[in-house]
Amino acid sequence: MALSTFRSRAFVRAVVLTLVAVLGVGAFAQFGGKPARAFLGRFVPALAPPPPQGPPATLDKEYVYAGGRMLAIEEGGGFSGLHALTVWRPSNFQWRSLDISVLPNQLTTTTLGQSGDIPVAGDFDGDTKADAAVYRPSNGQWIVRRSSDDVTQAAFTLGGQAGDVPVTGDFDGDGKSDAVAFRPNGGWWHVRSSLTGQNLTPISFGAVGDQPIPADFNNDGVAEIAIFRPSLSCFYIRQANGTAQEIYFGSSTLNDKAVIGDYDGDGDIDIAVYRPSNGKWFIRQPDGSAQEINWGISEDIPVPGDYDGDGKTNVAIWRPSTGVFHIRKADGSTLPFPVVGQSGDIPVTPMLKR
Ligand SMILES: [Ca+2]
Ligand SMILES: [Ca+2]
Ligand SMILES: [Ca+2]
Ligand SMILES: [Ca+2]
Repeated sequence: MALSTFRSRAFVRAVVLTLVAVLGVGAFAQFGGKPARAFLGRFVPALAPPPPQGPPATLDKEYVYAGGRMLAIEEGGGFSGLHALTVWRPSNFQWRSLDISVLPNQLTTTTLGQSGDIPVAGDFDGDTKADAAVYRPSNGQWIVRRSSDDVTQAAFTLGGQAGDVPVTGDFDGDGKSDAVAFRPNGGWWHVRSSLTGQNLTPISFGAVGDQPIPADFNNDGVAEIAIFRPSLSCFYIRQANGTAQEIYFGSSTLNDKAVIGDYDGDGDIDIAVYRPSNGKWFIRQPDGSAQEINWGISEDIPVPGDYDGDGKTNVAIWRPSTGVFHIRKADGSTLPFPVVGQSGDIPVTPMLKR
């Protein structure tokens, strides 16, 4: 969708949406001192009808069970499936990934990382399969096991300062994940282009406390720089001209977390938050209202992703106490609950489709 189309639509939707032109990227830091608005302590009830049903996902009819547990075969080798259910185990650095797109479901294990590493989700070799990858805060090294040939590379260095936040997005549009080190102090985005192997010119967008959430918000094939500011429960999406689209959604006092995704499958990233205290999901509708979905309890970790491959992001959580992924289908039913990890594991949220 063209940017102009996106914008005109955004204006039509402007019930609660405010566009703020920020003069220059440096000026964005001014938001850091902005007083919190009392916005949306409660939500407008969901008025939108249930999303239309797409073609039924077939995977859920084909799971193989034994005694209530999903059968899986364990194999070495590379990862499979862009949206496999994946956890990383800090105690032994094992990656465990269940590919539910094949039968029988395949549990792939591989070992990568060391103490202190942070697992990152990405497809660095562009084969549409997630690669096991970690970011090493001590020296800024990114270590990637390419799914295409199962080769592990100490790929490159990006970041390495205390507090740097590793994320990925495809900023050059080559279909491969680009590494990002978001430096909260100054809100600096350090992006390494997979196309050139060079770092892009750093851009300041955000501030301390912000969560980087890069994604292709305008459907032009490349990711936009974007942040979620928990203190205001506000999303800021950087536009091509350096200004920021500002979308308040959710409650800062209730500690909402950003869980963007394409929940209705229309190709556009949807603004959404997860409320840990009561396990509620709020998905912003085109008219600015919120679709509310109960999915989770206070201990759960939200892990939205298109697990059933219908093009719609599934509302999903991973429960640390049981190691179970609970995945909600678009029609409100549930996918089977595979056990993939255990307490202490770190679920690796699937990357967004480009
Ligand atoms: Ca890959
Ligand atoms: Ca790229
Ligand atoms: Ca884009
Ligand atoms: Ca959408």
